[in-house]
Amino acid sequence: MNIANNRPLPLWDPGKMSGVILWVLVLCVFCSKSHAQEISVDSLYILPVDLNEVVILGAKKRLTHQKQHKPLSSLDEYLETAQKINLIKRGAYAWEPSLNNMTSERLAVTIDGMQIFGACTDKMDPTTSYVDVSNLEEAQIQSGQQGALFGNTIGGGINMKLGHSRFKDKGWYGSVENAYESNNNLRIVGAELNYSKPEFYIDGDIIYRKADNYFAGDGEEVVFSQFEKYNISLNSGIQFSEGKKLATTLLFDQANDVGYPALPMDVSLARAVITSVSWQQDSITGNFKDWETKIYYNNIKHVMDDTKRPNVPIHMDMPGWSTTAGVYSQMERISGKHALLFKIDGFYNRSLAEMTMYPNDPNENEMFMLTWPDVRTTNTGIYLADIIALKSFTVALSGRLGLQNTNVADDFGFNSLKIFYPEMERSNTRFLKSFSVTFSKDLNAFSMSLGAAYGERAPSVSEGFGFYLFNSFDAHDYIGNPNLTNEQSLETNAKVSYKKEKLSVSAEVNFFHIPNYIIGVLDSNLSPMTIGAAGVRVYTNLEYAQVFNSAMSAKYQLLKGIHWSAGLSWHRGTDNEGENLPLISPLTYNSSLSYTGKRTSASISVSGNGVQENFSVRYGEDQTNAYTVVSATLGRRLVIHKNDLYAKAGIENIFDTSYSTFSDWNNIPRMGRNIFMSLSYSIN
Ligand SMILES: [Cu+2]
Repeated sequence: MNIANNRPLPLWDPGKMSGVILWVLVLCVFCSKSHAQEISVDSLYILPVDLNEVVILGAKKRLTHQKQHKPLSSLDEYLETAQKINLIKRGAYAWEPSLNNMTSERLAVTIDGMQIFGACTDKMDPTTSYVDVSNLEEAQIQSGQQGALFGNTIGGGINMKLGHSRFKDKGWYGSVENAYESNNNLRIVGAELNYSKPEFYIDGDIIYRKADNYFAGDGEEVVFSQFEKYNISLNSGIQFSEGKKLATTLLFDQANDVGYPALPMDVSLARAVITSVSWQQDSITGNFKDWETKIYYNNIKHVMDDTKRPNVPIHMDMPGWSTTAGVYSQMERISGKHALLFKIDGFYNRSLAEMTMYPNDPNENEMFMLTWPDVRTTNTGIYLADIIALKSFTVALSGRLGLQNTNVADDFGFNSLKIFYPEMERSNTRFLKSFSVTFSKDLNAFSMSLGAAYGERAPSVSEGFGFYLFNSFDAHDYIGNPNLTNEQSLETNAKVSYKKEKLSVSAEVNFFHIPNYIIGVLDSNLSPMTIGAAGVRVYTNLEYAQVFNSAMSAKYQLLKGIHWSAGLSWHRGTDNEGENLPLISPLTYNSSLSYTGKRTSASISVSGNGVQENFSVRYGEDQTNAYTVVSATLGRRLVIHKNDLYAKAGIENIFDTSYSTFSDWNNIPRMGRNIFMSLSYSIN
């Protein structure tokens, strides 16, 4: 039977559909002038509140410590607590976030609204690896096209909001922090010092983390899982007159000697310098307010290292660089029943990566390749959102229009790609559109929302121009394809929640139909470059793929200060032939019991996955078994001369379970039993 002939047709024609959605959007904005109703929306960053998640990280927000599971844990560990996020692990450091079961290329990941792109062809340095919780206030997680505020996306957006003193009249204040974890001998020290007055503030912080190899549940040492990182940040602001503010940010993040046990190479250096200057004006004319304009620049250097590995068949040097400069300007307008957000943005990115192979035989020549051929990407966009409070329900509309140009600047890299694509041109321009509409309604203790959206994204640098990128997950070399069509997404989502006194329950589903889904497809005419690779895959547009996510959560107050909470989620991803997509989560669950008193807090939690029923043999996956782990924490706060001493300790994976999850690259085992302790002293 020829499967190709029986393929179901796509549900909609995306090109026509996007036009229809645009018209619906325009009509809704202009036809809904009646039934005026006053609404107040503090910030339109989160649209509409119900569909998004916020993970509080707590820099500059004291007393949130008590609510945190592990105060000085990594940003990755915090992100893991969000229901829509999974983390792909290649070791103990720099996990790659996946949102709605989609990773980097399909997400808009930003730092305080700034675009920043990793410099590794093997995804060793996701954007999230270049910040630390010490200077972040919260992670804003937007599902699907809700994330289009921060860029073109399919799966959603993650924005890491930096913490500032915000001109509070506090004078000098600061803290010192210290933590230790037993399993991998992780040592963390950090300090912050701030000075804040209504007309001026300056915030400085530094944090240092160093870990040895970790041990899995059966006591097995996971070699090459060590890391060392430090992060320094300096933020300042001047308030010239009431509500007119200039702010600057400088972040420096460097990791050295980072092991990636799931990969054939490690990292000797991953460094980011992130800077920005912004102007904020609380009120403008009329109903316009909160005008913010920011210009930014960031530079990343990433150097891979195979010199510590035994039995390297051929030694390689693989450095990569990514530089981004950008600007955005946005303002809000609240009047009558409309809450509008306008934004224009643009960025320029340069991505370059090299590979030099040194044969063991000194008579053979070195081989040099550009794995990213100095790709220059220019992206400009406009974004508009409107939340309209009608008499019986609320409508949230948003749209983004963008123009993206890529240019292959390096002659050698361009000519290398021309071997595969003789017709290829250096420059390529794409028009990117996205729209979303969400209806929401509160009815007594219930709130409901229903949404539909359309989005597009351009291929990433690797997908468009990567040159023999080895993927150790499926053991294939990957080649980019400059002729790829934009990937599209047709999304629907629904959520119902119930909240009354002591009980809150919610259930949520979303479905993505993704025409022109980009994935590597085997080309048996090509032979691999990497020793041991099974073949070559070329990035190709599938006819479509589909991703479905569902989640339920509940929280109940048993007694004063004692809460029980639980979550359950199930996901599915298939391509147009019904084959499973890789890295899709099986059934997951968690449940916890927590006590939060005035001074003391404690918790016990259980989390796990069911067996991975739907795994992708085609993309190098095998079945992952079910697992359950149990953890417990205890925290205590003391007040000493008006200053705060906060101590927290806990045991993770109490029963030292040996396990690996669907998101562990090449099945590397997770950490076994781990005891953590943290101590922070705040001078107010
Ligand atoms: Cu790398």
